[in-house]
Amino acid sequence: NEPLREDDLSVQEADPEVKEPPLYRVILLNDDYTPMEFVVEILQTFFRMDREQATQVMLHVHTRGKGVCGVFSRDVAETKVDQVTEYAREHNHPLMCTMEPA
Ligand code: TYC
Repeated sequence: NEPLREDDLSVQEADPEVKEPPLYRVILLNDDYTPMEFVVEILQTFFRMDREQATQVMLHVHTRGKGVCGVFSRDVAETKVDQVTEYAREHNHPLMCTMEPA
């Protein structure tokens, strides 16, 4: 039997630490101007939350200053940040959305 090699695909697939992509938290920041209802709509539309969960997250951001919308691969997190930012600007709201390593 040959010894196992780290570049053997069968070994990589058996070891999650070798193939799991890094994850990122998408963060919503509070501000004084964006309407609460608009933030709830964003969380329902782009983060697939139901109205109850979206309201809880919005109120957390409103009272604590920031909050997590979800955890995603880098590509998906970047797309969420871009979609939220574009949608907020289209509606002339200053809402800030960013991402950070999870
Ligand atoms: N603070 C805003 C208000 O009172 C509501 C708000 C919540 C804004 C969350 C942004 O990410 C945010 N209308």
